[in-house]
Amino acid sequence: MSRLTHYCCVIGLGYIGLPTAALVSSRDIPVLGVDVNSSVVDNINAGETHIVEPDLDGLVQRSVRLGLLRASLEAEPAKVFLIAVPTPIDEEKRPDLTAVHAAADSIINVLKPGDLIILESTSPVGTTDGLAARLRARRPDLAIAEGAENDDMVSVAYCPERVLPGRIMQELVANDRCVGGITPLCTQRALAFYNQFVNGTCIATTARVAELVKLSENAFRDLNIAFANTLSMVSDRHDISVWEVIELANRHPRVNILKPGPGVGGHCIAVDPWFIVHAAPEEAGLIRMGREVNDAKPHYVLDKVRRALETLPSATKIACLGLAFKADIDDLRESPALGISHLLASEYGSRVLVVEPNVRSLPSGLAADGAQLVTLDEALEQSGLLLVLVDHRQFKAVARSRYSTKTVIDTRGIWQS
Ligand code: SAJ
Repeated sequence: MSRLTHYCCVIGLGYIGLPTAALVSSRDIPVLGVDVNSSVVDNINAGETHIVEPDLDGLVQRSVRLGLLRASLEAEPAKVFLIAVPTPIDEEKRPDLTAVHAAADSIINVLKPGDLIILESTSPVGTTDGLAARLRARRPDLAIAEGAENDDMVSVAYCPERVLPGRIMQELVANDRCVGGITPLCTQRALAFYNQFVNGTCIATTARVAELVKLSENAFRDLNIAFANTLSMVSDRHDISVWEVIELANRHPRVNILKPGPGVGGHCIAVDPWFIVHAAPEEAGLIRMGREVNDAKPHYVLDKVRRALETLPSATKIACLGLAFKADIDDLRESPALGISHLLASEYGSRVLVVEPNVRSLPSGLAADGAQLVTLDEALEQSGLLLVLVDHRQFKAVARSRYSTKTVIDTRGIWQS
């Protein structure tokens, strides 16, 4: 491929960037993927993926083989630059935009008149405007989303990803998208880009609205899970089953309560609401409280385990069923199950057995504290206390007779009491 033929340059080849690069290239659009991690770059150039996601491997292999997808440590000239880099929070729960700024700086020298830059990373309101300002300061020779709306203007837009891990390849195509440019022409150009590979409806808006739409979606889910988690603690106080309460309440035509659990994990829902709180602390008290409820839930579960252990023989083994942040994936990021298992291992050491069918070894901290990774059968045989932390399909399939004589704390409501 010659240096100028890349139609699209995707910056950041993670959970969103790589699937998007694979999808765009599958539509015969040449893509250059850029990442700061050289092993990611080498893997992709060898046709391999570093992300576990259904249907991704085949697409990447095909595009690499056909020369439609290539990876590099450095950006090259393209018509469209798509930025999909992480936007975490720092220790004080403030948005950390370091990777977005680094991505902008990485394309600055290859930008040319008429290019389109789209930010997909979850971002605080105003980030896309800030991105354009950063580019303008370094490239005063270009009209970056300003001045006459003509073919030479460099366009800047925001379009949040909203795909669910485990269903990314389907949802990238099927989901509706909100596309918000800094100017109307920016919006139109970004819409034309997405319409090449999205079957859902692409809706035009502004960058600032699109930024808040994304944050609202994840804050909505977080808050609703916080409601379910609150109900689970209220039900415990009354010694009644929260699962029965929710099942019956959800028979009301306008009620749809989500599921309680051991807390909220993953790199999105447990993080993004803080962006709203940080920018509007006085107005977003409710969203902050939802976050605090969900962050406190693992400690509530730990207290329950401690209290149950007080009634059991002192050598009782504790089986932690699941480490992932949700069912049937291998992703341990921000996982409450992992946090709970860690704290239990630091208190009870080798009495802690861990079952996680989706990983081959324990994270180092857990192993260092003496916890052991065991099979589900071993856990069911050896432990006196079973703590269900993730609703993996293997755990759902366990026969009642295998746990009915044990002490069970089921944070996901998959086992009958
Ligand atoms: N959870 C519950 N109870 C529920 C639902 C979820 O405790 O009823 C927990 C899960 O166990 C998990 C966490 O919440 O720990 C998050 O899981 P999730 O399946 O709700 O969401 P994610 O983080 O995998 O993906 C979310 C999605 N956002 C929404 O559903 C609004 C996805 O569409 C986004 O693209 C993604 O965040 C993202 O990248 O922002």
